Amino acid sequence: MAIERTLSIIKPDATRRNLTGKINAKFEEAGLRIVAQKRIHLTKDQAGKFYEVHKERPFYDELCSFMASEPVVAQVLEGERAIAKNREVMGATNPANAADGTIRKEFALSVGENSVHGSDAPETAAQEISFFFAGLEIVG
Ligand code: RTP
Ligand code: MG
Repeated sequence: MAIERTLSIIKPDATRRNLTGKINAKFEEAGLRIVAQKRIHLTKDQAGKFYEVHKERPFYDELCSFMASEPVVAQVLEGERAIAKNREVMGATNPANAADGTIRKEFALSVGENSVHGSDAPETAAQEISFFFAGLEIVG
């Protein structure tokens, strides 16, 4: 199985509650390596660009405001099947449906304030990684 990379974001509800280390431990325990990481405070325009795929959805404005409300931690995770594995570790979008042991089950506050983002396919992973990181910032 090929090694993949995926883009992860620790969202404002989690950075605000000082959960970055606990969330990173979940990734590392699952065999995902953090090969790039930075803390940034997105503008609402930047959040809107990142989530452009959702711009027709009713929650788009609320999502962009939330993502720009406080700093986030953007990261590149690397490992076997990293895209799917990260989404397994994250759990379902709505924490009410998330499996035991997942990040969203343990930490998410609501379907919107759900602590983490993860890319959903190889094409979106490549796009989302290049949205946040230059090649030289990723050290595998
Ligand atoms: P993400 O993109 O953040 O990794 O989450 P996801 O794939 O599990 O969920 P997606 O359908 O892509 O939705 C993106 C984010 O929008 C917020 N959301 N709010 N209020 C709502 O009904 C609602 N639905 C989605 C969540 O923050 C979700 O992660
Ligand atoms: Mg998504």
